Amino acid sequence: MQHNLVKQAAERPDHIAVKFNESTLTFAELYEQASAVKDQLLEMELPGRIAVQPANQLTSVIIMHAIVLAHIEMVLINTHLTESEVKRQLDSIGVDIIITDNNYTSLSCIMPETLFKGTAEPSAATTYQPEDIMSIMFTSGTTGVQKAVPHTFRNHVASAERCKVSFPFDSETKWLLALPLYHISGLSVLVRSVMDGFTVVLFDKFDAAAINQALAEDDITHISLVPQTLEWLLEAGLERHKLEGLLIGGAKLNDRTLQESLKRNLPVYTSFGMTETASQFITASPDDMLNHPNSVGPVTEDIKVAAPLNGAGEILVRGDNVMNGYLYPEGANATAFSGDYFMTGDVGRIKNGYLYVLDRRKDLIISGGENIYPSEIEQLLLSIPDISACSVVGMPDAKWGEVPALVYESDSDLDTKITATLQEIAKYKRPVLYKRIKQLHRTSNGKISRHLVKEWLLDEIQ
Ligand code: S0N
Ligand code: AMP
Ligand code: MG
Ligand code: MG
Ligand code: MG
Repeated sequence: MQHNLVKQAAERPDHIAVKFNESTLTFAELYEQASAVKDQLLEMELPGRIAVQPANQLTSVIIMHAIVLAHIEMVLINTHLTESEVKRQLDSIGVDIIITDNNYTSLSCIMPETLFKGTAEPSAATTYQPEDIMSIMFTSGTTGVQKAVPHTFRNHVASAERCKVSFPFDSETKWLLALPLYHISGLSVLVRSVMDGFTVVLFDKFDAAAINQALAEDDITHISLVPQTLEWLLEAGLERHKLEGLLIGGAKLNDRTLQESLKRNLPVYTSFGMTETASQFITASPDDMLNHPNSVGPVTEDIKVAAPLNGAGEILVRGDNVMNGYLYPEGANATAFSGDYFMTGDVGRIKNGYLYVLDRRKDLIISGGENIYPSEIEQLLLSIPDISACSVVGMPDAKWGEVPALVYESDSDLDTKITATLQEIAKYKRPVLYKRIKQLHRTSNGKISRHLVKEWLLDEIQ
């Protein structure tokens, strides 16, 4: 099949594909530059799967399209991770080449700039098969193991088409993107853009004042946000301007923020989705939010709740947007599917045809839209010999919504050692406070209860 970027370069060559600060690229320019980088990549005779750690920059957009055009599976790596975290992810799927601004000594690194020297006549356009893997992303599981999620072209296209039904966009859309290109929240906007030929207005970081200004001056029609960044925009004076839709996802939107948004007549759409489903698969429109407050939208025939008890059960979804199965660890697939349905791990309830997400996945902490799994941090800290047991729980935080906190069992104060050990993981995962305790709270069968630990800690820090 023909790549959508090739189609847009032919059909809408002069339409702006990406705007970043004062720079713009039309679809023709984006295709030309991506083709030149693609040829550089092909000359390097790279393996069929490489990694990229994309900062939100124009060059990243070009490089990501180039990798796809070169028919190389693109592994997307979070820019906040430490070298050992990156290395562990890439080792799990047999990758040792990464395009990155970082200088990792344990991996073969390609500096992004070095890919922009080609001037030769671009080679012929490549094509793809729907079942080819386009991208691979990591998502953590409740056990703390990073799972590798492959997205085929079919998954991406189906997800974009599915999105459009409940969150309409078209070729005149201007979509502001300040979410990371390495998450599906960010990548999916690039996919939708080349599908319909609309403009992406890219931001390198979340500067609420600058974004509000762009909304006022740049005729932005669409924006993707996590609940936390919506709050920051509201605090900085967010107004509707030309906005047709704010797509909110990644975590539960609290009622206060929702009400404030509706009060300002903002077209807020609350969605539910995950990496495994190649972005949101159910979305509530502003009307839905008025008539079915706190729901994430009307269910379609491919969404259901499993074995409901009093109406609540695990949310299941099927469809072409759902990944075919984890690449790593393979064992994870045995419990991830029920027939042709993917099991989200989240608990919900369907009422009058609308879905409500009740419990977020067990013990997941979401800080500013980044997921943190307590077990990953606990396992790391248990490598300290004097820590006999520990528990990581989420604490409310004014800036990030929620941040991790640590309670550990030990006879001596190990704070210094803990701080040193935590350098191995990304900063956003590091507990912001530690409390030592004689005996952690346990359930009647002796298992540490994060729930009880959290209650105790909340009381303790009052
Ligand atoms: C909130 C964000 C944007 C903040 O990052 P920013 O502004 O780029 O800051 P940095 O320069 O990177 O870092 C500055 C300092 O802040 C620390 N830090 C950064 N982020 C966090 C964090 N989340 N928690 C705690 N601390 C953080 C840095 O360590 C640094 O510290 P110093 O300066 O001391 O070194 C950024 O965090 C962000 O982008 N968050 C959102 C990520 C995201 O997109 N999550 C959603 C993932 N989910 C999905 O993709 C599935 C759902 C989905 O597809 C979707 C989701 C949302 C909207 C739409 C959809 C869709 O379906 O399309
Ligand atoms: P990730 O794949 O890393 O983006 O994480 C997806 C997870 O975020 C889901 O499995 C949910 O636990 C959580 N999540 C996403 N959207 C919502 C929502 N609207 N309400 C509650 N939790 C959500
Ligand atoms: Mg994730
Ligand atoms: Mg950033
Ligand atoms: Mg998330």
